[in-house]
Amino acid sequence: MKNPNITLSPEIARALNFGTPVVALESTVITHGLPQPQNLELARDMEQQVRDHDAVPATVALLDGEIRIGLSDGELVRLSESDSVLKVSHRDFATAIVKKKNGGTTVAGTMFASQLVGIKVFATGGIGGVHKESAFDISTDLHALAEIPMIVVCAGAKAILDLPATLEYLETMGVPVVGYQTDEFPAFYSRESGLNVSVRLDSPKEVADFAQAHWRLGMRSAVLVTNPVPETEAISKSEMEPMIAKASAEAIEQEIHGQKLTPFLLSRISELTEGKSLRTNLALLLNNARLAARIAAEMKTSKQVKAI
Ligand code: PSU
Ligand code: MN
Repeated sequence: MKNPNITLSPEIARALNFGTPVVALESTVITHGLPQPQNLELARDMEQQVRDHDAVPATVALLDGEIRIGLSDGELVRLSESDSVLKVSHRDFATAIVKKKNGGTTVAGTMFASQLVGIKVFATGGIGGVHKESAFDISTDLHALAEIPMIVVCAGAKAILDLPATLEYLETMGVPVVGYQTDEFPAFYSRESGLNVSVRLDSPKEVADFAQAHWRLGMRSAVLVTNPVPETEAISKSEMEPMIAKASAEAIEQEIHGQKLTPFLLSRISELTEGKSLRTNLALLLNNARLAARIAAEMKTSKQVKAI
């Protein structure tokens, strides 16, 4: 049955119909994660990376209260310049719909919307997780990873989070954490964290086979693929740690909680590193888009189509 709140772009509708590989892309990174104009450039560059690797990009967002899967360039521009834009995770969809708002979808929100139309592969920068500032601030992303069967390609979780607690949560919820060509869980800006992944896989084909084996057993959880930032753009753990500690202390002092916490920490860290962390962030996003497209191409033998 068609849901009146969801609209596919003609290109995505066609791709899903013909079984062309599709990669979903999130939009909170555009609306809340990056400053202007880098947000628009990044959105365009991620789409181009996906196309260059023979898949079709489906940026997911809300425009005037409609859930949109696949945006035109003009719509990307609108979203990137939009103010009073919502950050949309599971609980916020209906808010955006009834108030006819624009919104950037988080990892959880993007997974939710894209699985409704049968997309199986998704690229993002970093997932949300358990925050250090409050043990009760656990991202809906973790819950979505436990419940939605998709391949999610990320560069790990940012060291602004409590990484051991985040990994424990994923283990409890039965989410495989794949290290792409690594045994170590990457920490977003850094390639190292001192923490282990649950399995190492070395090629897009191995990832596709792994996910199919996981789901064939009847598992419903996502497969989280962690792809370390390229060496040339990485910032070492020891260099990042004091910046993160400072941003985190400021968040506590200024009583910044909930949805505002992640964007606050990201922009403070970017200021503290004089833009270096921003460049790293952009590089890893593009790197993840590339890998996701290659994985989607390997998945194309399995049917991606599902009616909405
Ligand atoms: N990590 C980033 N940049 C981001 C986010 C995470 O490097 O913009 C966004 C993602 O959309 C993620 C969301 O899903 O933050 C998590 O927010 P919260 O912690 O409020 O659940
Ligand atoms: Mn949160």
